[in-house]
Amino acid sequence: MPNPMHSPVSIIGGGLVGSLLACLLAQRGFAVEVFERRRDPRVAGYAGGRSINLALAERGLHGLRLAGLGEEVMRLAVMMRGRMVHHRDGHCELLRYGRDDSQVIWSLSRGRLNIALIDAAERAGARFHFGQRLHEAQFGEGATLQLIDEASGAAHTHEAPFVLGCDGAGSALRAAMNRAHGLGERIEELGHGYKELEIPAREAAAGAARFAIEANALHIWPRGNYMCIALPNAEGHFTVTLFLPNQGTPSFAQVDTAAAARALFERDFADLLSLLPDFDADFSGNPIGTLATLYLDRWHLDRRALLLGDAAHAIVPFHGQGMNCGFEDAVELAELFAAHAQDRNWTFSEFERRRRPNAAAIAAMALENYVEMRDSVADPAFLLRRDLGRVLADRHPDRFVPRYWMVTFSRMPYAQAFARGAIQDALLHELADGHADLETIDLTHADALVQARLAPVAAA
Ligand code: FAD
Ligand code: E1W
Repeated sequence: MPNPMHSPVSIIGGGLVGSLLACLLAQRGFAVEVFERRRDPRVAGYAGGRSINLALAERGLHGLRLAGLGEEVMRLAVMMRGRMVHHRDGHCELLRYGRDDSQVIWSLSRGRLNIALIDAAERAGARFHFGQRLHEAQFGEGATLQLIDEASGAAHTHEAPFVLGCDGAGSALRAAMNRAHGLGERIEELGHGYKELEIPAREAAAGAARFAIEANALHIWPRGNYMCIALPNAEGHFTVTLFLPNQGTPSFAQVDTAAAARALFERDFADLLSLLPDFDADFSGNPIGTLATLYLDRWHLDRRALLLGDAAHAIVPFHGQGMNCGFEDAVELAELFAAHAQDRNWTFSEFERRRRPNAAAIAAMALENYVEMRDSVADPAFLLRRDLGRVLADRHPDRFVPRYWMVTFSRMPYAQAFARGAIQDALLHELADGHADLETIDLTHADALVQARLAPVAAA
Protein backbone atom coordinates (compact mmCIF):
# COMPACT_ATOMS: atom_id res chain seq x y z
CA MET A 1 0.00 0.00 0.00
CA PRO A 2 1.32 3.45 -0.83
CA ASN A 3 2.42 5.41 2.22
CA PRO A 4 0.30 8.62 2.33
CA MET A 5 3.21 10.48 3.94
CA HIS A 6 5.23 10.18 0.73
CA SER A 7 4.88 12.45 -2.31
CA PRO A 8 3.88 10.53 -5.41
CA VAL A 9 6.80 9.66 -7.68
CA SER A 10 6.64 10.39 -11.43
CA ILE A 11 9.07 8.47 -13.62
CA ILE A 12 9.69 9.24 -17.28
CA GLY A 13 10.54 6.07 -19.24
CA GLY A 14 9.45 2.51 -18.51
CA GLY A 15 12.48 0.86 -20.11
CA LEU A 16 14.86 -1.32 -18.16
CA VAL A 17 15.93 1.18 -15.51
CA GLY A 18 12.59 2.98 -15.18
CA SER A 19 10.64 -0.22 -14.63
CA LEU A 20 13.14 -1.62 -12.10
CA LEU A 21 13.12 1.68 -10.22
CA ALA A 22 9.30 1.75 -10.27
CA CYS A 23 9.26 -1.73 -8.80
CA LEU A 24 11.80 -1.00 -6.04
CA LEU A 25 10.06 2.25 -5.03
CA ALA A 26 6.58 0.73 -5.09
CA GLN A 27 7.85 -2.11 -2.89
CA ARG A 28 9.03 0.54 -0.42
CA GLY A 29 5.61 2.12 -0.13
CA PHE A 30 5.77 4.91 -2.69
CA ALA A 31 2.94 5.71 -5.09
CA VAL A 32 4.63 5.46 -8.49
CA GLU A 33 3.49 6.61 -11.92
CA VAL A 34 5.48 5.80 -15.06
CA PHE A 35 5.06 7.63 -18.36
CA GLU A 36 6.35 5.58 -21.28
CA ARG A 37 6.43 6.69 -24.90
CA ARG A 38 6.01 3.22 -26.37
CA ARG A 39 2.88 1.12 -26.32
CA ASP A 40 2.52 -1.62 -23.74
CA PRO A 41 4.99 -4.31 -24.92
CA ARG A 42 2.72 -7.03 -23.50
CA VAL A 43 0.04 -5.95 -25.99
CA ALA A 44 1.98 -4.46 -28.88
CA GLY A 45 5.01 -6.77 -28.95
CA TYR A 46 8.36 -5.33 -28.09
CA ALA A 47 9.85 -2.60 -30.32
CA GLY A 48 8.38 -3.78 -33.57
CA GLY A 49 9.10 -7.45 -32.86
CA ARG A 50 12.87 -7.22 -33.18
CA SER A 51 14.67 -9.33 -30.67
CA ILE A 52 17.74 -7.90 -29.04
CA ASN A 53 19.76 -9.75 -26.44
CA LEU A 54 21.71 -8.26 -23.57
CA ALA A 55 24.40 -9.55 -21.22
CA LEU A 56 23.47 -9.50 -17.55
CA ALA A 57 26.23 -9.64 -14.94
CA GLU A 58 26.40 -9.69 -11.15
CA ARG A 59 25.52 -6.01 -10.61
CA GLY A 60 22.37 -6.21 -12.68
CA LEU A 61 21.40 -9.59 -11.29
CA HIS A 62 21.66 -8.18 -7.77
CA GLY A 63 19.10 -5.48 -8.60
CA LEU A 64 16.77 -8.04 -10.14
CA ARG A 65 17.09 -10.26 -7.05
CA LEU A 66 16.11 -7.32 -4.83
CA ALA A 67 13.02 -6.87 -7.01
CA GLY A 68 12.17 -10.54 -6.42
CA LEU A 69 12.96 -11.48 -10.02
CA GLY A 70 16.14 -13.52 -9.54
CA GLU A 71 14.59 -16.87 -10.32
CA GLU A 72 12.29 -15.71 -13.10
CA VAL A 73 15.16 -14.04 -14.91
CA MET A 74 17.33 -17.16 -14.62
CA ARG A 75 14.60 -19.08 -16.43
CA LEU A 76 14.75 -16.57 -19.31
CA ALA A 77 18.54 -16.46 -19.49
CA VAL A 78 21.22 -18.41 -21.32
CA MET A 79 24.53 -18.91 -19.54
CA MET A 80 27.61 -17.52 -21.32
CA ARG A 81 30.78 -19.13 -19.99
CA GLY A 82 33.19 -17.13 -22.06
CA ARG A 83 33.84 -15.44 -25.33
CA MET A 84 34.05 -17.65 -28.38
CA VAL A 85 36.56 -16.00 -30.69
CA HIS A 86 36.08 -16.73 -34.38
CA HIS A 87 39.36 -16.13 -36.19
CA ARG A 88 39.77 -15.18 -39.84
CA ASP A 89 40.94 -18.67 -40.80
CA GLY A 90 37.65 -20.10 -39.47
CA HIS A 91 38.95 -21.76 -36.31
CA CYS A 92 37.47 -20.70 -33.00
CA GLU A 93 38.42 -20.89 -29.34
CA LEU A 94 36.49 -20.39 -26.12
CA LEU A 95 38.16 -18.05 -23.65
CA ARG A 96 36.53 -18.54 -20.27
CA TYR A 97 35.37 -15.42 -18.50
CA GLY A 98 35.88 -16.67 -14.95
CA ARG A 99 37.41 -19.41 -12.87
CA ASP A 100 34.53 -21.86 -13.36
CA ASP A 101 30.75 -21.92 -13.88
CA SER A 102 30.24 -19.80 -10.78
CA GLN A 103 31.75 -16.89 -12.74
CA VAL A 104 29.63 -16.52 -15.87
CA ILE A 105 27.35 -13.94 -17.45
CA TRP A 106 23.80 -14.31 -18.72
CA SER A 107 22.19 -13.44 -22.03
CA LEU A 108 18.55 -12.50 -22.22
CA SER A 109 16.04 -10.83 -24.45
CA ARG A 110 15.60 -7.12 -23.72
CA GLY A 111 11.89 -7.36 -24.49
CA ARG A 112 11.27 -10.33 -22.20
CA LEU A 113 13.24 -8.69 -19.40
CA ASN A 114 11.34 -5.43 -19.77
CA ILE A 115 8.01 -7.26 -19.61
CA ALA A 116 9.08 -9.16 -16.47
CA LEU A 117 10.06 -5.83 -14.87
CA ILE A 118 6.81 -4.09 -15.82
CA ASP A 119 4.78 -7.01 -14.47
CA ALA A 120 6.74 -6.96 -11.20
CA ALA A 121 6.37 -3.18 -10.85
CA GLU A 122 2.61 -3.40 -11.40
CA ARG A 123 2.32 -6.24 -8.89
CA ALA A 124 4.08 -3.98 -6.39
CA GLY A 125 1.52 -1.23 -7.11
CA ALA A 126 3.19 1.02 -9.70
CA ARG A 127 0.96 2.46 -12.44
CA PHE A 128 2.16 2.63 -16.05
CA HIS A 129 0.82 5.06 -18.65
CA PHE A 130 1.88 3.74 -22.05
CA GLY A 131 1.90 5.70 -25.27
CA GLN A 132 2.66 8.89 -23.31
CA ARG A 133 5.69 10.84 -24.52
CA LEU A 134 7.29 13.60 -22.48
CA HIS A 135 7.46 16.59 -24.78
CA GLU A 136 8.59 19.41 -22.52
CA ALA A 137 8.98 20.19 -18.83
CA GLN A 138 9.08 23.37 -16.76
CA PHE A 139 10.48 23.65 -13.30
CA GLY A 140 8.83 25.97 -10.77
CA GLU A 141 7.95 24.81 -7.25
CA GLY A 142 7.86 21.30 -8.70
CA ALA A 143 7.87 19.99 -12.26
CA THR A 144 5.23 20.66 -14.91
CA LEU A 145 5.29 17.85 -17.45
CA GLN A 146 3.85 18.22 -20.92
CA LEU A 147 2.93 14.83 -22.28
CA ILE A 148 1.71 13.85 -25.74
CA ASP A 149 -0.62 10.91 -26.21
CA GLU A 150 1.12 9.13 -29.09
CA ALA A 151 -2.07 7.56 -30.44
CA SER A 152 -4.19 10.73 -30.67
CA GLY A 153 -1.52 13.44 -30.66
CA ALA A 154 -3.37 15.15 -27.79
CA ALA A 155 -1.28 17.10 -25.30
CA HIS A 156 -1.91 17.18 -21.56
CA THR A 157 -0.15 18.51 -18.51
CA HIS A 158 0.86 16.65 -15.37
CA GLU A 159 1.93 18.55 -12.25
CA ALA A 160 4.39 16.67 -10.06
CA PRO A 161 6.40 17.69 -7.00
CA PHE A 162 9.43 16.12 -8.68
CA VAL A 163 10.32 13.83 -11.58
CA LEU A 164 12.83 11.03 -12.19
CA GLY A 165 14.24 10.73 -15.73
CA CYS A 166 14.79 7.18 -16.99
CA ASP A 167 14.13 8.03 -20.62
CA GLY A 168 17.39 6.78 -22.04
CA ALA A 169 20.31 8.26 -23.98
CA GLY A 170 18.13 10.70 -25.95
CA SER A 171 16.32 11.83 -22.77
CA ALA A 172 13.66 14.51 -23.32
CA LEU A 173 13.71 15.28 -19.59
CA ARG A 174 17.47 15.93 -19.74
CA ALA A 175 16.94 18.30 -22.68
CA ALA A 176 14.30 20.21 -20.70
CA MET A 177 16.51 20.35 -17.57
CA ASN A 178 19.44 21.49 -19.69
CA ARG A 179 17.37 24.27 -21.26
CA ALA A 180 16.19 25.45 -17.84
CA HIS A 181 19.49 25.41 -15.96
CA GLY A 182 22.38 23.94 -17.95
CA LEU A 183 23.72 20.52 -16.96
CA GLY A 184 27.14 20.88 -18.59
CA GLU A 185 26.26 18.28 -21.20
CA ARG A 186 29.04 16.85 -23.38
CA ILE A 187 28.46 14.05 -25.87
CA GLU A 188 31.49 12.29 -27.34
CA GLU A 189 30.68 10.33 -30.45
CA LEU A 190 32.71 7.15 -30.90
CA GLY A 191 32.75 7.47 -34.68
CA HIS A 192 31.54 3.87 -35.01
CA GLY A 193 27.97 2.67 -35.47
CA TYR A 194 26.22 -0.68 -35.21
CA LYS A 195 23.72 -2.79 -37.11
CA GLU A 196 21.71 -5.70 -35.69
CA LEU A 197 21.14 -8.96 -37.60
CA GLU A 198 19.59 -12.26 -36.54
CA ILE A 199 20.63 -15.91 -36.54
CA PRO A 200 17.29 -17.78 -36.31
CA ALA A 201 16.75 -20.88 -34.21
CA ARG A 202 17.10 -24.17 -36.05
CA GLU A 203 14.05 -26.27 -36.75
CA ALA A 204 13.82 -28.39 -33.64
CA ALA A 205 14.53 -31.90 -34.86
CA ALA A 206 13.60 -34.19 -31.99
CA GLY A 207 16.17 -33.78 -29.24
CA ALA A 208 18.59 -31.82 -31.40
CA ALA A 209 20.08 -28.50 -30.34
CA ARG A 210 18.12 -25.49 -31.52
CA PHE A 211 21.20 -23.29 -31.48
CA ALA A 212 23.07 -22.90 -34.77
CA ILE A 213 26.36 -22.25 -32.93
CA GLU A 214 27.57 -22.90 -29.36
CA ALA A 215 24.76 -21.64 -27.11
CA ASN A 216 26.71 -20.94 -23.93
CA ALA A 217 29.05 -18.27 -25.19
CA LEU A 218 29.30 -14.69 -26.36
CA HIS A 219 30.60 -15.02 -29.92
CA ILE A 220 33.09 -12.51 -31.28
CA TRP A 221 34.51 -12.15 -34.79
CA PRO A 222 37.30 -9.58 -34.21
CA ARG A 223 38.65 -8.00 -37.38
CA GLY A 224 40.94 -5.18 -36.29
CA ASN A 225 39.05 -1.94 -36.65
CA TYR A 226 35.63 -3.59 -36.61
CA MET A 227 33.92 -6.74 -35.36
CA CYS A 228 30.75 -8.76 -35.06
CA ILE A 229 29.36 -10.26 -31.87
CA ALA A 230 26.46 -12.67 -31.25
CA LEU A 231 24.46 -13.25 -28.06
CA PRO A 232 22.06 -16.19 -27.60
CA ASN A 233 18.59 -16.16 -26.15
CA ALA A 234 16.41 -18.82 -24.61
CA GLU A 235 14.31 -19.24 -27.75
CA GLY A 236 17.35 -20.47 -29.66
CA HIS A 237 18.24 -17.49 -31.77
CA PHE A 238 21.14 -15.07 -31.61
CA THR A 239 21.29 -11.32 -32.08
CA VAL A 240 24.34 -10.46 -34.15
CA THR A 241 25.72 -6.95 -33.94
CA LEU A 242 28.15 -5.54 -36.49
CA PHE A 243 30.28 -2.69 -35.08
CA LEU A 244 31.90 -0.65 -37.86
CA PRO A 245 33.43 2.83 -38.30
CA ASN A 246 31.16 5.46 -39.81
CA GLN A 247 33.85 6.69 -42.23
CA GLY A 248 36.88 5.15 -43.95
CA THR A 249 37.47 1.65 -45.33
CA PRO A 250 35.42 -0.33 -44.59
CA SER A 251 32.68 1.81 -43.04
CA PHE A 252 28.96 2.38 -42.97
CA ALA A 253 29.53 5.24 -45.42
CA GLN A 254 30.85 2.74 -47.98
CA VAL A 255 28.85 -0.31 -46.98
CA ASP A 256 25.52 1.38 -47.57
CA THR A 257 23.58 -1.30 -49.44
CA ALA A 258 22.78 -4.93 -48.66
CA ALA A 259 24.91 -5.96 -51.66
CA ALA A 260 27.95 -4.06 -50.37
CA ALA A 261 27.39 -5.51 -46.91
CA ARG A 262 27.18 -9.02 -48.34
CA ALA A 263 30.52 -8.51 -50.08
CA LEU A 264 32.08 -7.38 -46.79
CA PHE A 265 30.66 -10.41 -44.97
CA GLU A 266 31.77 -12.81 -47.73
CA ARG A 267 35.30 -11.54 -47.27
CA ASP A 268 35.48 -11.09 -43.48
CA PHE A 269 32.64 -13.04 -41.86
CA ALA A 270 31.97 -15.89 -44.31
CA ASP A 271 31.11 -18.51 -41.66
CA LEU A 272 28.72 -16.07 -40.01
CA LEU A 273 27.04 -15.04 -43.27
CA SER A 274 25.99 -18.63 -43.87
CA LEU A 275 23.98 -18.46 -40.61
CA LEU A 276 22.08 -15.31 -41.59
CA PRO A 277 19.23 -16.28 -43.96
CA ASP A 278 17.58 -12.84 -43.70
CA PHE A 279 20.81 -10.93 -44.16
CA ASP A 280 19.65 -8.60 -46.94
CA ALA A 281 16.32 -7.76 -45.29
CA ASP A 282 17.95 -7.26 -41.86
CA PHE A 283 20.68 -5.07 -43.27
CA SER A 284 18.33 -2.91 -45.32
CA GLY A 285 15.55 -2.79 -42.72
CA ASN A 286 17.40 -2.22 -39.45
CA PRO A 287 18.74 1.24 -38.65
CA ILE A 288 22.40 2.07 -38.03
CA GLY A 289 22.71 2.73 -34.31
CA THR A 290 24.99 5.47 -33.04
CA LEU A 291 27.48 5.05 -30.21
CA ALA A 292 28.52 7.83 -27.87
CA THR A 293 29.49 8.58 -24.28
CA LEU A 294 27.44 11.16 -22.40
CA TYR A 295 29.07 13.29 -19.69
CA LEU A 296 27.10 15.66 -17.46
CA ASP A 297 28.32 18.01 -14.72
CA ARG A 298 25.00 17.70 -12.89
CA TRP A 299 22.38 14.99 -12.76
CA HIS A 300 19.68 16.89 -10.84
CA LEU A 301 17.90 20.22 -10.44
CA ASP A 302 17.93 20.55 -6.64
CA ARG A 303 14.85 18.66 -5.39
CA ARG A 304 12.75 18.80 -8.55
CA ALA A 305 14.32 16.49 -11.13
CA LEU A 306 16.94 13.73 -11.26
CA LEU A 307 18.34 11.68 -14.15
CA LEU A 308 19.51 8.08 -13.95
CA GLY A 309 20.48 5.22 -16.24
CA ASP A 310 21.42 6.11 -19.83
CA ALA A 311 19.66 9.48 -19.47
CA ALA A 312 22.44 10.49 -17.06
CA HIS A 313 25.42 8.50 -18.35
CA ALA A 314 25.04 6.66 -21.66
CA ILE A 315 28.21 4.70 -22.44
CA VAL A 316 29.52 2.59 -25.31
CA PRO A 317 28.40 -1.06 -25.04
CA PHE A 318 31.76 -2.85 -25.17
CA HIS A 319 31.81 -4.00 -21.57
CA GLY A 320 28.16 -5.04 -21.56
CA GLN A 321 27.56 -2.89 -18.46
CA GLY A 322 25.13 -0.10 -19.44
CA MET A 323 22.04 -1.83 -18.08
CA ASN A 324 23.99 -3.33 -15.19
CA CYS A 325 25.16 0.15 -14.18
CA GLY A 326 21.64 1.57 -14.58
CA PHE A 327 20.29 -1.18 -12.31
CA GLU A 328 22.88 -0.21 -9.68
CA ASP A 329 21.59 3.37 -9.96
CA ALA A 330 18.02 2.19 -9.37
CA VAL A 331 19.01 0.20 -6.27
CA GLU A 332 21.08 3.05 -4.83
CA LEU A 333 18.29 5.59 -5.38
CA ALA A 334 15.53 3.37 -4.01
CA GLU A 335 17.54 2.69 -0.85
CA LEU A 336 18.47 6.35 -0.30
CA PHE A 337 14.94 7.45 -1.00
CA ALA A 338 13.34 5.03 1.39
CA ALA A 339 15.70 6.10 4.17
CA HIS A 340 15.53 9.87 3.55
CA ALA A 341 12.21 10.54 1.81
CA GLN A 342 11.76 13.88 3.60
CA ASP A 343 15.02 15.39 2.38
CA ARG A 344 14.91 15.04 -1.36
CA ASN A 345 17.51 17.68 -2.09
CA TRP A 346 20.00 15.76 0.03
CA THR A 347 18.92 12.43 -1.46
CA PHE A 348 19.45 13.62 -5.03
CA SER A 349 22.83 15.24 -4.21
CA GLU A 350 23.97 12.19 -2.31
CA PHE A 351 22.88 9.87 -5.13
CA GLU A 352 24.86 11.93 -7.61
CA ARG A 353 27.88 12.09 -5.29
CA ARG A 354 27.93 8.30 -4.92
CA ARG A 355 27.16 7.33 -8.50
CA ARG A 356 28.94 9.88 -10.69
CA PRO A 357 32.51 8.65 -10.11
CA ASN A 358 31.35 5.11 -10.77
CA ALA A 359 29.56 6.05 -13.99
CA ALA A 360 32.68 7.89 -15.16
CA ALA A 361 34.82 4.83 -14.41
CA ILE A 362 32.67 2.35 -16.35
CA ALA A 363 32.43 4.84 -19.23
CA ALA A 364 36.23 4.84 -19.48
CA MET A 365 36.55 1.06 -19.09
CA ALA A 366 33.90 0.44 -21.77
CA LEU A 367 35.83 2.59 -24.23
CA GLU A 368 39.06 0.76 -23.44
CA ASN A 369 37.43 -2.63 -23.91
CA TYR A 370 36.55 -1.94 -27.57
CA VAL A 371 40.21 -1.81 -28.52
CA GLU A 372 41.00 -4.97 -26.58
CA MET A 373 38.01 -6.82 -28.08
CA ARG A 374 38.44 -6.23 -31.75
CA ASP A 375 42.22 -6.68 -31.95
CA SER A 376 42.63 -10.30 -32.92
CA VAL A 377 46.39 -10.10 -33.29
CA ALA A 378 47.50 -8.92 -29.88
CA ASP A 379 51.13 -7.95 -29.57
CA PRO A 380 53.56 -10.25 -27.68
CA ALA A 381 54.20 -7.71 -24.92
CA PHE A 382 50.47 -7.56 -24.23
CA LEU A 383 50.23 -11.36 -24.15
CA LEU A 384 53.15 -11.59 -21.75
CA ARG A 385 51.52 -9.08 -19.38
CA ARG A 386 48.27 -11.03 -19.61
CA ASP A 387 50.04 -14.30 -18.74
CA LEU A 388 51.89 -12.66 -15.86
CA GLY A 389 48.58 -11.24 -14.66
CA ARG A 390 47.20 -14.78 -14.52
CA VAL A 391 50.20 -16.00 -12.54
CA LEU A 392 49.83 -13.16 -10.04
CA ALA A 393 46.07 -13.71 -9.79
CA ASP A 394 46.75 -17.38 -8.91
CA ARG A 395 49.39 -16.47 -6.34
CA HIS A 396 47.33 -13.65 -4.76
CA PRO A 397 43.66 -14.37 -5.40
CA ASP A 398 42.54 -11.90 -2.73
CA ARG A 399 44.72 -9.05 -3.99
CA PHE A 400 45.38 -9.33 -7.70
CA VAL A 401 41.94 -9.66 -9.32
CA PRO A 402 41.60 -9.25 -13.11
CA ARG A 403 39.73 -6.03 -13.87
CA TYR A 404 37.15 -7.85 -15.99
CA TRP A 405 36.31 -9.96 -12.92
CA MET A 406 35.96 -6.97 -10.62
CA VAL A 407 33.61 -5.31 -13.12
CA THR A 408 31.62 -8.39 -14.07
CA PHE A 409 31.52 -10.78 -11.13
CA SER A 410 31.65 -8.41 -8.17
CA ARG A 411 29.76 -5.37 -6.93
CA MET A 412 32.90 -3.48 -5.96
CA PRO A 413 32.32 0.18 -6.97
CA TYR A 414 33.37 0.68 -10.59
CA ALA A 415 35.70 3.53 -9.56
CA GLN A 416 37.56 1.16 -7.25
CA ALA A 417 37.80 -1.53 -9.95
CA PHE A 418 39.18 1.10 -12.31
CA ALA A 419 41.75 2.33 -9.77
CA ARG A 420 42.88 -1.19 -8.78
CA GLY A 421 43.08 -2.08 -12.46
CA ALA A 422 45.41 0.86 -13.09
CA ILE A 423 47.71 -0.20 -10.22
CA GLN A 424 47.78 -3.77 -11.55
CA ASP A 425 48.51 -2.63 -15.09
CA ALA A 426 51.37 -0.38 -13.98
CA LEU A 427 52.77 -3.27 -11.96
CA LEU A 428 52.64 -5.62 -14.95
CA HIS A 429 54.48 -3.08 -17.08
CA GLU A 430 57.11 -2.58 -14.42
CA LEU A 431 57.69 -6.33 -14.08
CA ALA A 432 57.36 -7.46 -17.70
CA ASP A 433 58.67 -4.63 -19.88
CA GLY A 434 61.93 -5.69 -21.49
CA HIS A 435 61.22 -9.39 -20.91
CA ALA A 436 60.42 -11.90 -23.64
CA ASP A 437 58.89 -14.61 -21.47
CA LEU A 438 57.75 -15.44 -17.95
CA GLU A 439 60.86 -17.46 -17.00
CA THR A 440 63.07 -14.40 -16.60
CA ILE A 441 60.63 -12.46 -14.40
CA ASP A 442 61.46 -12.35 -10.69
CA LEU A 443 58.31 -13.62 -8.98
CA THR A 444 59.62 -13.05 -5.46
CA HIS A 445 59.98 -9.39 -6.30
CA ALA A 446 56.53 -9.48 -7.96
CA ASP A 447 55.00 -10.96 -4.78
CA ALA A 448 56.49 -8.18 -2.70
CA LEU A 449 55.11 -5.50 -5.02
CA VAL A 450 51.62 -7.03 -4.99
CA GLN A 451 51.66 -7.16 -1.17
CA ALA A 452 52.82 -3.56 -0.94
CA ARG A 453 50.48 -1.99 -3.49
CA LEU A 454 47.26 -3.99 -3.45
CA ALA A 455 45.26 -4.37 -0.25
CA PRO A 456 43.10 -7.49 -0.07
CA VAL A 457 39.72 -7.06 -1.73
CA ALA A 458 36.98 -7.03 0.92
CA ALA A 459 35.28 -10.44 0.93
CA ALA A 460 32.24 -10.30 -1.36
P1 FAD B 1 16.38 2.63 -22.20
O1 FAD B 1 16.50 1.16 -22.10
O2 FAD B 1 16.79 3.31 -23.46
O3 FAD B 1 14.89 3.01 -21.84
C1 FAD B 1 14.38 4.31 -22.00
C2 FAD B 1 12.87 4.24 -22.05
O4 FAD B 1 12.35 5.55 -22.07
C3 FAD B 1 12.36 3.53 -23.30
O5 FAD B 1 11.37 2.61 -22.95
C4 FAD B 1 11.82 4.68 -24.14
O6 FAD B 1 10.74 4.29 -24.98
C5 FAD B 1 11.39 5.66 -23.07
N1 FAD B 1 11.38 7.05 -23.54
C6 FAD B 1 12.31 7.67 -24.30
N2 FAD B 1 11.97 8.95 -24.50
C7 FAD B 1 10.81 9.15 -23.87
C8 FAD B 1 9.94 10.29 -23.72
N3 FAD B 1 10.24 11.46 -24.30
N4 FAD B 1 8.81 10.15 -22.99
C9 FAD B 1 8.51 8.95 -22.41
N5 FAD B 1 9.29 7.85 -22.53
C10 FAD B 1 10.42 7.95 -23.25
N6 FAD B 1 23.94 -3.09 -21.36
C11 FAD B 1 24.24 -4.21 -20.65
O7 FAD B 1 24.22 -4.16 -19.41
N7 FAD B 1 24.57 -5.37 -21.28
C12 FAD B 1 24.65 -5.47 -22.63
O8 FAD B 1 24.95 -6.54 -23.17
C13 FAD B 1 24.37 -4.32 -23.42
N8 FAD B 1 24.45 -4.36 -24.77
C14 FAD B 1 24.18 -3.23 -25.49
C15 FAD B 1 24.32 -3.27 -26.88
C16 FAD B 1 24.09 -2.14 -27.64
C17 FAD B 1 24.25 -2.19 -29.13
C18 FAD B 1 23.70 -0.93 -26.99
C19 FAD B 1 23.44 0.31 -27.78
C20 FAD B 1 23.56 -0.88 -25.62
C21 FAD B 1 23.80 -2.03 -24.85
N9 FAD B 1 23.69 -2.01 -23.45
C22 FAD B 1 23.99 -3.13 -22.73
C23 FAD B 1 23.28 -0.79 -22.74
C24 FAD B 1 21.80 -0.82 -22.37
O9 FAD B 1 21.02 -1.01 -23.53
C25 FAD B 1 21.39 0.48 -21.71
O10 FAD B 1 22.34 0.87 -20.76
C26 FAD B 1 20.04 0.34 -21.02
O11 FAD B 1 19.03 0.02 -21.96
C27 FAD B 1 19.69 1.63 -20.30
O12 FAD B 1 18.39 1.53 -19.74
P2 FAD B 1 17.51 2.84 -19.58
O13 FAD B 1 16.25 2.36 -18.96
O14 FAD B 1 18.31 3.91 -18.91
O15 FAD B 1 17.24 3.34 -21.06
C1 E1W C 1 30.74 -8.78 -21.99
C2 E1W C 1 27.52 -5.60 -26.62
C3 E1W C 1 28.51 -6.32 -25.73
C4 E1W C 1 28.08 -6.84 -24.54
C5 E1W C 1 29.00 -7.49 -23.72
C6 E1W C 1 30.37 -7.53 -24.02
C7 E1W C 1 30.78 -7.05 -25.28
C8 E1W C 1 32.18 -7.19 -25.82
C9 E1W C 1 29.85 -6.43 -26.11
C10 E1W C 1 32.62 -7.66 -22.92
C11 E1W C 1 33.57 -8.73 -23.25
C12 E1W C 1 29.30 -9.05 -21.95
N1 E1W C 1 31.22 -8.04 -23.02
N2 E1W C 1 33.29 -9.91 -23.76
N3 E1W C 1 34.40 -10.56 -23.92
N4 E1W C 1 35.38 -9.81 -23.49
N5 E1W C 1 34.86 -8.68 -23.07
O1 E1W C 1 31.45 -9.24 -21.12
O2 E1W C 1 28.53 -8.06 -22.56
CL1 E1W C 1 30.37 -5.80 -27.62
